[in-house]
Amino acid sequence: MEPQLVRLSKTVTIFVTFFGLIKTLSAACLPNSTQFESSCYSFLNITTWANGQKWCQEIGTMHMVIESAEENAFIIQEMRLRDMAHAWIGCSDEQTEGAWVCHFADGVTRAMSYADWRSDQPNNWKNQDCASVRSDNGKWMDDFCHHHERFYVVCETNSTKVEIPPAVVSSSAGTVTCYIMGADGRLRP
Ligand SMILES: [Ca+2]
Ligand SMILES: [Ca+2]
Repeated sequence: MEPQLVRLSKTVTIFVTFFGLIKTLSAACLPNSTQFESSCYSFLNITTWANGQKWCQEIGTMHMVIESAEENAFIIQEMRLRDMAHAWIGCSDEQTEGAWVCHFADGVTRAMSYADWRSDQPNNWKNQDCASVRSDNGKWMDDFCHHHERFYVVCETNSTKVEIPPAVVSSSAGTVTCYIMGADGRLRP
């Protein structure tokens, strides 16, 4: 093991031994993202569904996929805090009309297992294929995937993917050591 990694390993061990924080550390979200249960969410700007997916992928995430009433409630609360009236959901019926599939951050695509459509939705009006949620009533609608002036992008990733936070601080032996993750993904003091 490289010296830096040995030092990091010792640092983490000290944390586990004295503070029992490994669970907290392993469930950390990166800065500028918000945690709910085991997911981290990043709230970005307005763009099309496809471009939003690209934005999310650039930061190692995907469009959010809402899978419970609790998650839906969390999302609309966070949207309201940010004055976001509409946001994309990472599900579409673009491939087969009426067969809604969702694209998850782990790269898997699965049939939609939870939905909270408004009573008259999805209506596929003029061939709408992308799912969205509105924060006024928390209900879902299908809309035009190419719509570029209404829907905000909310990215989601599993927080357990972040096994080591970008900065690990140790106060052992009266010293403080900070580690940052470089562009190559390596940790260094
Ligand atoms: Ca459709
Ligand atoms: Ca619709």
